[in-house]
Amino acid sequence: MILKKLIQLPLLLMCLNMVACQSQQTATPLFPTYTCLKTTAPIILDGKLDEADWQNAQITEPKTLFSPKTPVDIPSTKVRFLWDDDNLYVAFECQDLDVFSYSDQHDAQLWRGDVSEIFLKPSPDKNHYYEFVIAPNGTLYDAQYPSRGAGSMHRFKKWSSNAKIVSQIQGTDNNWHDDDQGYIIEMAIPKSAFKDSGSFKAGDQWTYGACRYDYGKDHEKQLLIMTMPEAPHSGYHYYENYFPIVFKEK
Ligand SMILES: [Ca+2]
Ligand SMILES: [Ca+2]
Ligand SMILES: [Ca+2]
Repeated sequence: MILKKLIQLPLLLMCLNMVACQSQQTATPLFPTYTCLKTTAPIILDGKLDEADWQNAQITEPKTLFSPKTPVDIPSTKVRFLWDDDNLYVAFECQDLDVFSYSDQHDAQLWRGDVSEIFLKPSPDKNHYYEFVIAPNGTLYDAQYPSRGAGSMHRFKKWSSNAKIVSQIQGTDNNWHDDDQGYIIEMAIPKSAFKDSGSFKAGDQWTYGACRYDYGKDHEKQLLIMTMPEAPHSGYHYYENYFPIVFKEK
């Protein structure tokens, strides 16, 4: 009897181990890594993501509802990254029933209307990070912050990345009487924009956050949606929860 149990025990442990391995393989990691591929052909900034490189790019989807705290239907958001020797490319594909751009003024408080946002933090050892906020009409707010505590946006939005953006709205901007489908953002950020942090090269790992503000005629409150898990404070600026992004040559 004891011998039988001794034989059964390793078998049982082996089975448990197999189940554990299977669940590890299928579970989504809490901080999934984005592999940012180098382009194989030029990216044409036209608000269309029909380039083969965009089609082959990994998709990351902001799905955490930061606000409101009551459950609501979260509109689809698909975010992609690519890079080449000159630029970091970012694309947003946003489902949005009621598209609303707050301003066409560079560095205005665009998040008073619909926006897509990218945060990039080059180093885990430094507090330095970048913010790019893009309205559906292609207007940009950009800022780099030496740290979260270094002062308000008024101080740091003076920086300009010289990013180029072409957007395409599927529907009508600032007209709540009709139903829209959404909008696409196609953006090229020159590598020179990141010179204060040494920019990036193949093999480097940064972290990123991809977020949205979505105002709409059907929303009781504007939706704040982010890739990151729920943060205890700082909202979109809680870079401790940003996901890894690795720059890969091929
Ligand atoms: Ca394109
Ligand atoms: Ca700026
Ligand atoms: Ca909207």
